[in-house]
Amino acid sequence: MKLKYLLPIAFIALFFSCSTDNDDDAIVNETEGLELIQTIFNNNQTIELYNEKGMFETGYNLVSLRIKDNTTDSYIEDAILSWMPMMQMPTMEHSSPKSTISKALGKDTVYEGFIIYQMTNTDASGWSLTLNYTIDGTDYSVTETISVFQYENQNTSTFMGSDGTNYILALIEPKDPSIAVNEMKVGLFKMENMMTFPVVEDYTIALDPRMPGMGNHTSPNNTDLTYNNADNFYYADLSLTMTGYWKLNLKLMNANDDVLKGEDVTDENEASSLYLELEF
Ligand SMILES: [Cu+2]
Repeated sequence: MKLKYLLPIAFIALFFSCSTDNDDDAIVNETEGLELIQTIFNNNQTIELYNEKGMFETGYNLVSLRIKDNTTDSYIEDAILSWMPMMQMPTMEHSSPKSTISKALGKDTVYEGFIIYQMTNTDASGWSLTLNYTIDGTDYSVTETISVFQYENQNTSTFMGSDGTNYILALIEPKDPSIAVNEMKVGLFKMENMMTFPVVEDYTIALDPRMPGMGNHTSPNNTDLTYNNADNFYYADLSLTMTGYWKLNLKLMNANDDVLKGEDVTDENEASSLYLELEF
């Protein structure tokens, strides 16, 4: 066929493909780079949970959510959401540190928040997630069993301070460490009770990264973790001079500089009792 016949056909095809009333392409883009963790069905809604790996693991989990209205097959853009993770243990149940849920930056259908699972069972069992949400003034709630897998390194630590308070510390950054001065980011929470884990503000966490496999050497230009009241996390410079296994020895101090947990690393003491691990 000659070009002058082909072109109108091409234009007609283009016209019809653009004019079809179909939002699927735009919706797919909103979860680009994310993997589906789980789908939860609740009457007329389907809730989709996503993160980068497509699975929950112990430690800090950034979670993306979408709610689909099954009657219209479209995603809800103006829902109000909250959640409650729960771990059922032999003698009691408890929740975990978590954020509020808000609309993800620049997205129409994706909501976002974090959950820090401080523990799990070896077969990933024990946890459930309750989602409460409001659409057009109507409240909904659903509870579903979830799987939380044990992360390979200690990326979170639960401990009792010398003040008798239980704390949860979780490594958030660096996610992809490199031989450089990395930005280190951690979350620090206290266990007020089994259900409530508020952020701990204005403490200091001394940082001493070491390579136990290589004479316990450290690295230059590290800084201690200090609180940032803009996002409620703690930040430091973490200097990693080579690849391998690093033990991030820590020492938690309250606002009065009282040591709540952890010890200095010395010739006689090769590690702090408070630490996180990193391997790259
Ligand atoms: Cu537990």
